Amino acid sequence: MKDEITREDRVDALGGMGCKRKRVEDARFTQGKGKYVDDIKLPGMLFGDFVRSPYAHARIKSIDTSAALAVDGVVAVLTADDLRPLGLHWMPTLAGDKQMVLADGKVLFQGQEVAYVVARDRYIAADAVELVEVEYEDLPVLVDPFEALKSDVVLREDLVAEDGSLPDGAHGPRKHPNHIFTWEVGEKEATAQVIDSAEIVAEESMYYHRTHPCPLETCGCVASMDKVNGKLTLWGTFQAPHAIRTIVSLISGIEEHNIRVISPDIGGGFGNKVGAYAGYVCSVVASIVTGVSVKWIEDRMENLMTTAFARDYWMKGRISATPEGKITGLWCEVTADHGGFDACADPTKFPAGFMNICTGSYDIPTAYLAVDGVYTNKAPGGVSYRCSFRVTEAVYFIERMIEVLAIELNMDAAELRRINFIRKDQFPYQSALGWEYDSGDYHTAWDKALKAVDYDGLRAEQAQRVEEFKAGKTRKLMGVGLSFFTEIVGAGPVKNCDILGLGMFDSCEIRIHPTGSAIARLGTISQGQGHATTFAQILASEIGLPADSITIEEGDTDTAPYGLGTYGSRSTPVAGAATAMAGRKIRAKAQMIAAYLLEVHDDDVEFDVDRFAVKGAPEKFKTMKEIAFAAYNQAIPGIEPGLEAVSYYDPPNMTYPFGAYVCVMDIDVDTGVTDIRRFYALDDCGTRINPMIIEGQVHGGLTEALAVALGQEIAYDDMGNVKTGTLMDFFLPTAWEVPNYETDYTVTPSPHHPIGAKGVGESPHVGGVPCFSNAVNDAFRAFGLRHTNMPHDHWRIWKTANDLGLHG
Ligand code: MCN
Ligand code: CUM
Repeated sequence: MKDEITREDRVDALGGMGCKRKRVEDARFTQGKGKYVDDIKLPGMLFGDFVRSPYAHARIKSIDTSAALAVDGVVAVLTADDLRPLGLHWMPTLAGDKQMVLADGKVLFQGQEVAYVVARDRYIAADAVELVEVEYEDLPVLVDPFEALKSDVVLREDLVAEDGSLPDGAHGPRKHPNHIFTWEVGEKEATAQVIDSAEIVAEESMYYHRTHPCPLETCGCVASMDKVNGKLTLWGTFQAPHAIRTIVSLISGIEEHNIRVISPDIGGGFGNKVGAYAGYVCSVVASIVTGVSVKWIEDRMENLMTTAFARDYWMKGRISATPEGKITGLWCEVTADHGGFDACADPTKFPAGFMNICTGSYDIPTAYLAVDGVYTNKAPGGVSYRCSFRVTEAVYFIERMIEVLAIELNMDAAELRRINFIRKDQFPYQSALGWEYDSGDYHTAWDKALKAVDYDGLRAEQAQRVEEFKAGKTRKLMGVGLSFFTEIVGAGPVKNCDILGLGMFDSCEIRIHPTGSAIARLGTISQGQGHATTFAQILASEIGLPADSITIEEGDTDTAPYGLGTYGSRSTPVAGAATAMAGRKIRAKAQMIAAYLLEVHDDDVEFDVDRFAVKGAPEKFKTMKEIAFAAYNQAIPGIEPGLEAVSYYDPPNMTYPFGAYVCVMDIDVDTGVTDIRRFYALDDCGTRINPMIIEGQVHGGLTEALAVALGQEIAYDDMGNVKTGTLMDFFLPTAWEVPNYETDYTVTPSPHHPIGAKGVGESPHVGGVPCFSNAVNDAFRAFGLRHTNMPHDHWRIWKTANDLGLHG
């Protein structure tokens, strides 16, 4: 038994940064005691449900609500005509477009909201939905964006002037009625010149298919208008509660202080819950009209078919290099299918998100990117699913282009990466397409990864397998999937990142209680990422109080400071920084109090783990707990009572996490069945707050990457019918498909973040999808395959093998 408490013991007692603190939120989640939107039940509450369009493109000739209204228990049936006088039949989207709340004369995608039935209970509402008679006149359907750009069929008549001319969109001139924007970055002529005159050029076209994050909890809300005091309370599945409050205020005219938005527990967000949906607007209107609270909760099909999808990017690339493999230029052209409305949740100035990080982790001197956004008869959305605002597409693109270039050069793809990585001494690195990468050490990470998997051994085994296959001794091929990604997270500096004009800072407000415990409120909102655990750890280290004595609260706009919410892995880079900064303000005041109590000058005390001690006399100290009490019970000259601080943090730059992934996959050529033998993931997210939470994020992101790469898709037929609207057709991986992930890390702190932390939530997805896809492509490289599109389900892999003549 030791009787002396060491400094190390005091550090451990805090449960601060770097420790594997157990998730405090799991006590309620594992016992089924979480409080989700659908758990909210208010007296007399009504239920809303939508009549949705079976057609992907149709004119609405009439809507007859009389039979539905006649049902006992039905309170109201809203159509666009009811919302029009309020100016609420259309709403603004986060991308500068506008979107119908309820079908105004036509529908543009299957499942579009046509009428909103409000009834005494859910079942009555669902029955009445069936009784609303809508007469449709079907119109030609456009599901292919390339067709849409040539077609005479105009999807958005509202965006064509009466004289037939095309007014500019939110992002500049439009070249066709179904065209949304063209976004260009980089040097077009210079890049064309470099590539046209290069000795080695590789070209490839690829499709990053449409998919959907499919969170366990679907979207929903409860709107409650209190007509007596004029206050509207809105509970909902919101990843950005403050932004929702501002939007609701702007479109409803209710003053913002009279609106309270609450995000309770959220059962997974994944970007699906960033935007504003018709269900929110209709529920608010219904509650205002009826004076009773109204709940709306989607079912699974509604969620999959109509809420924010992901990707749907058609990408064409050209990459040039010297014969030795040094990349000289990159060209990327994208046709982006945005569906019927442009509702991508990107920062305003970035209509294709951060797609311009498509030069990846490589020192590419010249590059050009052009993205065309296009309207089609599909659901709106586009930015969701661990995407970091299109970084998923960008990294997929460059990591496939590297593989194709390696084939062109007849070179090893790992070596090609190594030759072209941005070197450690080049950071901060200015990319050809406009980003300043804050820090990185790619070569160290890559070497560590390749060594961990015995890369040379894998290639030798693979070569032998190819020989055996050719000799008829095996029917299984082996793929070695590589990917190295650079993420860009932490939107963002207010100077270039805003959503609907709201600068993307974030915030933390701390109150230390007299007994030395605390509450900290943030402008972000956890959806499963464990903020209540990790943000308390940041504070424990910053202010010297145990994490267990610090409550973290998010998601209630009446109490939390204004913030832009949780998506784009921005919570740690932005709100995490605000937390550290607010903690430092607390510490600064605590220092003055300590100095007063110890009867020395402010400069003569120093912070040490959980206390302030007199410099050179560590036995003279006041603990933070003692200081907290003094802040409330002593009259200290020149110092206000209390111990509170708030920080609104505008980050100077994004953070650039990175990682090195390797997937070893065996493929049965005759069935197309894949077997992931090994998956190694090295992540560098700078300073690590909680290694266990990071590992959980990596496991989750990789599993979603596996889903996307190997089977999951939102597919449409030619009529615009969603073919994958149920979990019978939409692939959700289970423990059965998921391999045992090996995680690893390096630590390259962000130089501008107060604690050096970068985000991590989306990294494994960004890097994982190309890694799985490269493994499939790599397995067939020896048989002449350059590229095959995702999703690599068994049938498509079988077909690839068949097309290559491998079925004899
Ligand atoms: N973390 C850490 N050390 C770091 C970086 C992060 O310990 N250096 C911890 C954080 O403190 C936090 C978690 O890891 O507890 C994720 O942090 P961060 O990377 O900042 O991401 P956000 O909290 O902003 O989460 C958003 C991100 C996104 S955009 C999607 S999409 C996604 C993801 O998180 N959705 C998720 N992971 C998810 N995980 C769950 N369970 N549910 C979702 O909906
Ligand atoms: Cu793009 S999915 Mo996350 O940013 O909520």
